[in-house]
Amino acid sequence: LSIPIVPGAVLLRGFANDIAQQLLGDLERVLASSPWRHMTTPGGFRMSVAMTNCGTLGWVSDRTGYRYDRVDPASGEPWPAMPATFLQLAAQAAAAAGFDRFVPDACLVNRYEAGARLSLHQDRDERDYAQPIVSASLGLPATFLFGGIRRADKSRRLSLAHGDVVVWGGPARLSHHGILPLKEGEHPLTGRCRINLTFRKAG
Ligand code: MD3
Ligand code: FE
Repeated sequence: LSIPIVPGAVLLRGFANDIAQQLLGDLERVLASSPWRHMTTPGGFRMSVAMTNCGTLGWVSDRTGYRYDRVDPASGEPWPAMPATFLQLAAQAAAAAGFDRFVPDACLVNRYEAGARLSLHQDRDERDYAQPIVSASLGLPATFLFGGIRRADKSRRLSLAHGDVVVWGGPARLSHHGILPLKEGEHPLTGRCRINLTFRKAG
């Protein structure tokens, strides 16, 4: 079930349902090397979303700014490899949205507990904006906010549920987006949280 959101953005409802348990199992192995952490924004605030990464490059925020880094600053080691299930999901979802041969080198994993949020922002730390971004939602549902290229553009809301995958490319690639504070709840596979896998070709 493929639903156009705005030009360039496609919602694939339930696309990851059948492999959700495999994804979460593979995520446990990633977490064994690079556990959840709350990063600090350049302004000095602790992010309410807990994060980790896998793949050649990982997204990092600290007092010096945002960047992609080959090394996990917490361990001093490279980020864990991207599991094959992750790569396959990202490539298949991108293809379903019309982006052939998408090979992500970065997967940022976000964990939302009750109250955690992500304020309206653009993803601008990647090298090539012609590459799409694929995001997969697991566990508790969340309200996703998305606006236009300019921060003041009117924004719309969309509920993202377990198994939903969204592909953002073309004219939607630089749109503003965010997640409203997560509501409490319990999901059989993730417990009291929502997990989002965000696949990018960053380098
Ligand atoms: C629209 N994550 O990690 S995923 C992020 O649910 C991020 O954790 C949110 O925004 C989350 O940067 C939203 C959906 C998403 C991801 C990237 C986008 C939407 C996007 C890039 C451009 C436009
Ligand atoms: Fe984002």
